Amino acid sequence: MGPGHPPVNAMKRLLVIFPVFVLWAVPASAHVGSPDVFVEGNAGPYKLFVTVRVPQVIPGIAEVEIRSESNDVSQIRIAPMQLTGPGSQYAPAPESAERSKDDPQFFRGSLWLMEFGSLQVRIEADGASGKGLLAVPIPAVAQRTLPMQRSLGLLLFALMTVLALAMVSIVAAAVREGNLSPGATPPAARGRRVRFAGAMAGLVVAAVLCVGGLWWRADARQYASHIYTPPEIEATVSASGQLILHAKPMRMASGNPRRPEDVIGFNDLILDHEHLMHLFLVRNPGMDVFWHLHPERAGSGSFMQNLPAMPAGHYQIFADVVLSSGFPVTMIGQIDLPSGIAGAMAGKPLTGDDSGIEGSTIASDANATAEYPLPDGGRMLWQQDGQSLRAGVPLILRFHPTDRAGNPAQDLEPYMGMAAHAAIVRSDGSVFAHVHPTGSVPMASFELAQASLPGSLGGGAPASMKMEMPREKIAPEISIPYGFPKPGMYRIFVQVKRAGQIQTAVFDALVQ
Ligand SMILES: [Cu+2]
Repeated sequence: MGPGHPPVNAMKRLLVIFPVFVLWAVPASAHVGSPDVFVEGNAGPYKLFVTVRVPQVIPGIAEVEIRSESNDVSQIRIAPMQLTGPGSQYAPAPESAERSKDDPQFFRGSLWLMEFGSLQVRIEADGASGKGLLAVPIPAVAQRTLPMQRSLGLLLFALMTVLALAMVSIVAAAVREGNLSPGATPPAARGRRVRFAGAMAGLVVAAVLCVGGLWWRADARQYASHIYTPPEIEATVSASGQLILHAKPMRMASGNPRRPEDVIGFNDLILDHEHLMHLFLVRNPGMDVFWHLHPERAGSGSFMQNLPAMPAGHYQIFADVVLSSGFPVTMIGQIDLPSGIAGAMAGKPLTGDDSGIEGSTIASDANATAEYPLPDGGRMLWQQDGQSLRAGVPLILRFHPTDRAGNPAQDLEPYMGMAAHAAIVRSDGSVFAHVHPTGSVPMASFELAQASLPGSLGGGAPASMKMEMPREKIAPEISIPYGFPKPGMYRIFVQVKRAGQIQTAVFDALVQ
C-alpha cells in the first residue's frame, strides 16, 4: 500500500500468514467495543453517510456502505491507504462500489485491509455535479484471534494424515520395488530393509510435523501478543483534589513486517478539538453522574485535572487521545472517590470546556427516552421517527434543542468547534463511543484525512466544521451518525453550548 510495502510484499505477507490460519480480528479505536466507523461528510458537492465495517481479521475485508443524500451521484470508487506519512500520498487503484438496484442512492463495496495502524478509506464520488473526494480514517488493529472452524480443522487433519501415510508408503514401496524388473516379485530378504526404511520415513514425517506444529504455535503466540485491548490508565486523587492520570506505554502492531510493533508512550499526541485529552468520568453503577473534562499534560505520559466538586462513588474512566499518526486511542480505568475526600475537597469551579451533569439512574429496560429537560430550562428532544434501535444498523441520531418556550433554540454556539458532542456508553461499560456530527472518528483524525487529499477535489469539511467560524449560527438540529455495536441498554450524553453555558442532555436507549 505505501511505498514501503507495495502490493507484492503485501501478497507475500498474506501468503506467509495464510498457511497458519490464525486470523485476527481487527478494529477498535477512539472507542471501546465499538469498532465500526460512521462518518457523515462531503465528497466535493455530495453529502455522504459512510459506514465502514472493519474486518474481523487482518488481512481482512472491510465492508463499506455509502448513502448519498442526493440522487445525482452516478459512481463511487473506494481505496484503502495509510492515513499519514508517505503511504498517504500514493493511492492504489480504487475499486468500484456497487450501486444498489433497489436504492440508487446506496452504494456498497469491499476492500482488503492489509496492514495495521492508522488507515483511511478514500472515497471518490462522481456524478452530475462533477467529482469529489472524502477520506474516512480507519483505525486497524487486531482485537482477537479467531479459532479455526472445526470442520476445516478436521478436514486439514484428515488431509495431513493421508499425506503422512502416503509419504511412508511411497518410501517403503520405493525400497521394496525400486530396482526390480517389471513383473518380478520382491525377494523376501528385502522385508527387513522395507520395514526399516518405513520406520525411518515415519520418524522424518513425524519430525516435520512437530517442527510445523512448533512454528504454528510460535506464530500464533506472536500474533496473540499483538492483540489490541484498550490501554489502561492509572488514576489517583491528590489531597488537594487533583486527579493524576498516568498512561502506561501501549504496544501496538505496526504495519511494517520488519518492525512488528510500536511502543507508544503517549507523548506524541495531537490536539483533538482543542485538547490533548478528553476525559469522561461516569459513575457506576447507575451512570447517574457524568463529567467531560480536559486534563493538562503533566510530564511523560501523565495528565492532571483539577476535579470539580463531585459526589463520592466509583467512576469509570474513558480517556480519549489521538496519536500523531491520526490513530485514536481510548484508555480505560477506574477511580474511587470516597466521601471523605470528596467532602474534603471543595472542588475547583469548572473552567473552559469542562462540563458535567448529575441525573437519574439509567433505566433498566425502557425504550428510548424522547426528551430531556436541560439545566437552563430548555429541553432537548430526540427525534426517533418511531424507529426501534437495532444493533449493527447505521442510523443518524437526531436531537433538537429548544428554548424555555419550547421553540427551536436559536442561541447555540460552537462547543469546542462543533455543534455537539455525545458520549454513548453501554450500561455495563463495555461500549464507549465519543461521537460528533462528523461521526465516530475524532475530529483530529478526520482533519488529517482530509488534509491528505490531493488538490482541491476534497470537500470533506463536514457541516459541523463549517460551524467552526466563531460567530456563525448553529442550527438547532443536531445529527450524529452512529451504529450501536450490540444489543443492550445504552445511555447517551448529548452536549451543546448555549449562551456560553454547556448543557448536557441524558437519554436512555434500549437497543435490540
Ligand atoms: Cu467531543
